[in-house]
Amino acid sequence: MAIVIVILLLVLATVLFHVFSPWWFTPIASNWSSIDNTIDITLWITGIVFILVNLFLAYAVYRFRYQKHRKADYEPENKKLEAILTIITTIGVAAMLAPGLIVWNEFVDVPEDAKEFEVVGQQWSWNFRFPGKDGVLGKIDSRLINASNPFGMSPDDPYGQDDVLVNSNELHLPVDQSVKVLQRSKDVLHNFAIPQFRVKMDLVPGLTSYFWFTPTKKGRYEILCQELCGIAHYLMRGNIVIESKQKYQHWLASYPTFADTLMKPKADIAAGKNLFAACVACHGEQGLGNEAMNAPKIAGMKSWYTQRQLNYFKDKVRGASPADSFGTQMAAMMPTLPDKQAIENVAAYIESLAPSSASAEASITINDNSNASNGKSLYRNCSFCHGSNGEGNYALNAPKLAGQHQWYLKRQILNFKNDLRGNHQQDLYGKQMILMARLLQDEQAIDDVTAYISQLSANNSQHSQQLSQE
Ligand code: HEC
Ligand code: HEC
Ligand SMILES: [Cu+2]
Repeated sequence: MAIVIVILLLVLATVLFHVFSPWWFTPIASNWSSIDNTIDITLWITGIVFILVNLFLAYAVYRFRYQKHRKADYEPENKKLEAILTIITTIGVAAMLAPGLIVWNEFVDVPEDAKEFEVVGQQWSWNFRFPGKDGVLGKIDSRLINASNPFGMSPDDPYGQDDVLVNSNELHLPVDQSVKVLQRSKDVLHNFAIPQFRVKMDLVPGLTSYFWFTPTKKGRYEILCQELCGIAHYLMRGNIVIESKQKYQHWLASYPTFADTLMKPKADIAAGKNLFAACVACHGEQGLGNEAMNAPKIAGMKSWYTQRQLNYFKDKVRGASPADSFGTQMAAMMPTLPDKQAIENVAAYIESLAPSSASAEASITINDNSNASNGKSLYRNCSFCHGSNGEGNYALNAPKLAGQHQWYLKRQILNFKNDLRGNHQQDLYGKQMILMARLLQDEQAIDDVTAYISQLSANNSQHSQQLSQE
């Protein structure tokens, strides 16, 4: 008897949970209400079957419970019952699958007026490419990908010259305009998903997958990678902003075309050296850092990473919080670098500085309490992105860590952990590190891993060099 009551309560609780649960779809913001309908149909069918089967179970347990004088009947075949169950099951399964097939067909049947753009996935970030005035995306080739051509654009294809390259995790689209999403992966399987639009699809290396949708509500939504296989796809976040056509065009115009990136003047190292005069007071003549000034070693730092950080300091993405007293000091220096060209020039000069010298090694302080061999095993996780020698990896956006001062590494990990860095909405690379920093449970773990990293050979930067410039 008790089990009957338990089963009935379970059914009741499940139904009540469904009705009162706070975890339901967000209001839909695209044309795909038909996807919600198919999910509703599946839910009604499985829900009704769930209730009926459990009620029958409870009834059977009650009605045929053990009684001394009663004996079970053995009936191996019942043609009529089997036929009925087979037919009902078939109808139920078909009713769940058929709407899905119909909607899937619509999902990949792109309307004529849909505007094309491309989503490029890589471990662990998103980029986007829009065709220029000609409406045609240019040819790409993975073998051409490097720091100055992150999209792998083919310089010989005339259609590619006016393509707009959005080297950012933030995508903007105009409201009420249908779009065809072409998807490309640089490395492994990814899954581009925007829950509020009810869209998701795998990106498969070596082929272009596509679907379409029409955003119908202005607003800011999150782009997720819903790939399960592999590591860290949950870290692959982006933003999508749906806005008026005018605002969208303004946003798009702020990104360079491929031709712009080709014509851009080369970084001027000599000009960068002059700008660097403003940095030596803290970072040192050779950029080797200075603990007394709290300034990290920057000599030899890859230009792509330095530029990103300097832009973050300038745009108040990093070093904006008063609680980040060292970051705010650095942010206060940004007026000495008035524009993107100045940032690029000084970054090129910094990259040209020798990363390691006797004085640099001597100035690396190792906390005596730390245990570098424990640090080594903790570092295994980090090496997926930062490389096994801490050499950094441009393809994964991860900077070089080898040879950096331990006190600086530790401070950054604490900053990530305490939401002083990486937490800003526009900081889409730092978010990965917040989650990674939380894996280091206590201060001892941070001491250990940073002790190990700062001992790694600073010269071992071959890998990142290959991937970097030219
Ligand atoms: C007043 C001292 C000071 C001056 C001058 C200064 N910096 Fe800094 N810089 C800092 C401090 C302190 C940090 C560390 C911030 C933190 O801990 O988050 C820093 C961090 C940086 C970083 C980030 C390094 C990393 O690994 O992420 C870069 C890049 C940088 N500075 C470049 C420059 C450049 C280029 C100049 C000259 C235009 C400059 N700094 C001038 C104090 C200074
Ligand atoms: C999923 C890839 C990934 C993993 C794994 C990862 N990192 Fe990072 N890390 C990054 C990226 C990307 C950045 C640069 C963030 C930015 O551009 O602001 C970064 C930045 C850092 C920085 C700041 C460097 C500087 O010069 O300011 C430190 C320190 C760091 N990581 C340490 C670690 C440690 C320690 C681990 C392992 C516990 C780890 N990372 C694991 C991707 C990763
Ligand atoms: Cu992914």
